[in-house]
Amino acid sequence: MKNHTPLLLLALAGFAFSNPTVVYAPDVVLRVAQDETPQDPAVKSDVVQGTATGRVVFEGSLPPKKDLTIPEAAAKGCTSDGSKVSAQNMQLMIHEDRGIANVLVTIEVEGQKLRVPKEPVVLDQIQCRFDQHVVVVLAGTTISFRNSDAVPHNVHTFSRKNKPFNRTLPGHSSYEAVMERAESIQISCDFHSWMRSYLCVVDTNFYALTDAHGAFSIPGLPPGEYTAKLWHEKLGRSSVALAVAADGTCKPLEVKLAAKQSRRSK
Ligand SMILES: [Cu+2]
Repeated sequence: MKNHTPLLLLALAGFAFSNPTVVYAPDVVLRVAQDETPQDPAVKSDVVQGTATGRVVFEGSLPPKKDLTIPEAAAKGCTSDGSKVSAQNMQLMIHEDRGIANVLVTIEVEGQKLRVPKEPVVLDQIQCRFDQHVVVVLAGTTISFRNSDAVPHNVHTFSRKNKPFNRTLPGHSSYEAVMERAESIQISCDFHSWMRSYLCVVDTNFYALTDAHGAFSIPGLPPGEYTAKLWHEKLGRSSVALAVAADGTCKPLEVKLAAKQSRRSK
């Protein structure tokens, strides 16, 4: 008499592989549910919360746009296919609607516990540019400075409250550091004069970077009166008062920033 057990097992295995959703669907649903609860531990879910929204716009006559200067000799080896290094100047990006990108907006809220991520935040150097012009991290976050290029770069931090360092990164290497104190830090590469980024270390969960239109949104604020602090690498600092009403409503803000006075200004 023949033993049919192997055939039966093969048939059952075939059924399982042809019906994967039966097996995996509950897991997928569970993960989505977890990702949709980015609550601050200091803010109880049964209390009213408001969202601070607004725009940061440029006031005055628009400054002329100017590309970065990238000497050919210094850019040698920066790209694997011989293409030119991007000369896009990201220091002051003003949209046609006058919105200013990359303005850091922070709001202090008493009693909050910082949600410091366990995983490092990566700031990469790719084709002789930093992959993010401004990156915001919570104080205490590990930052992984990465060099994805074949040529060496370095990470030169111009910090005042955190210990500054100047570390060479050989091709395809990385270096980790932790910034414990809140400040906006200029980061340069001494090999490539045009490479610059800003690492904004903040000590509040309530922050945002403005988008290309100068817009920002900071959710999860309990009712109360606050001060929104603003920082931009070229335009400096500013602040504006805001209030979240008892029902959670919050009037949208419009903040105007102007160029700093210089010898070329009137
Ligand atoms: Cu470099």
